[in-house]
Amino acid sequence: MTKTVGLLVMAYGTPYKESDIEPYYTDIRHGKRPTEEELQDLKNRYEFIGGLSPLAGTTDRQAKALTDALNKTYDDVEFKLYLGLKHISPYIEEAVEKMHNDGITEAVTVVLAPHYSSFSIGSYNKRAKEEADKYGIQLHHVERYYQQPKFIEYWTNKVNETLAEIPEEEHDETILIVSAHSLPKGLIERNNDPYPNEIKDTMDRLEASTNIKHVAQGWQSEGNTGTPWLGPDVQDLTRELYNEHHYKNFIYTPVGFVCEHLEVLYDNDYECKVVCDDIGANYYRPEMPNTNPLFIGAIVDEIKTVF
Ligand code: FEC
Repeated sequence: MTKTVGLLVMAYGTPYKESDIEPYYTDIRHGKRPTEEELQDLKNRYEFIGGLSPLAGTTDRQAKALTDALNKTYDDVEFKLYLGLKHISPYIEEAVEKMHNDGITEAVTVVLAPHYSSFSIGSYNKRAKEEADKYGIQLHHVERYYQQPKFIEYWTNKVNETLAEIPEEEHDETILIVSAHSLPKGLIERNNDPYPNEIKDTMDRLEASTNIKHVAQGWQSEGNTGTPWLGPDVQDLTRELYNEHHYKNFIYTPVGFVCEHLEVLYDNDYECKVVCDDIGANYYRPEMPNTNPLFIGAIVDEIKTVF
């Protein structure tokens, strides 16, 4: 007999229309409205990448691909998908309430972010658990999957494919920049957070598994809070590396993200490219995981360890 289990897929969320930008930004700021200038700056960035972000559609496709892959993997379980977002409806709490209304008593939770931080995966899981406890729903949490061999294999293939586009005689003048979203240093120190080590571990694994000779780790998309954030920022790092080594080719892998969205399309494809253009180097950014079977397979393999 098959048993129905909830699959709570959680993700950041993005505005669905222009008028959502202000409430979305206010939610990111924990209820504090952004200033007109901050709001306009964010609107301009969305405008620059085509009006809105492709994130909503990609999140849906990733969640469906994961559900299908799990239902093919487990013979005795039927996973039923629920999508819960951090900063816009359907919020995590709404998804959990829906599970309860549908009679779900057990669920697996997974966040569309590969590395653990108390700020990211920790906070998504905490919100899910608080709500699930109200209804007595038992949850099995995925906390990370960056270390899964298929995740590393995905990025190894992409880096090697990109390297193959670069003339062999320039390989020694090519560097891989492995990055993730920066976070405030205070938050990392207070929680003794594993996040920076997990990003470094990802870089070390890629250094070992790809054909690339030079690698560096950077942080991106830092917010404007007036407090110190993890560094170096990828743009500053690009200039420093160029000044020291005169690299001709920079390959950016924003491994902390799982698809093309504002932080990749603007912060990498525009801002990092501006720096590369300025120093006269070539900019490369391989395709993000999206619904690639290796990426989806990595999450399935991690789910098998918790459920
Ligand atoms: O494409 C899109 O529309 C949305 C893309 C998006 C993703 C994303 C992921 C992460 N964030 C993380 C941390 C922070 C911290 C702050 C912060 C602020 C923003 C703002 C926008 C935004 N984030 Fe985000 N983030 C995305 C978008 N994020 C827009 C507000 C304007 C700005 O600062 O650019 C600072 C909060 C504050 O002001 O106090 C901290 C982390 C991730 C990766 C993990 C995850 O996906 O949950 C960490 C996608």
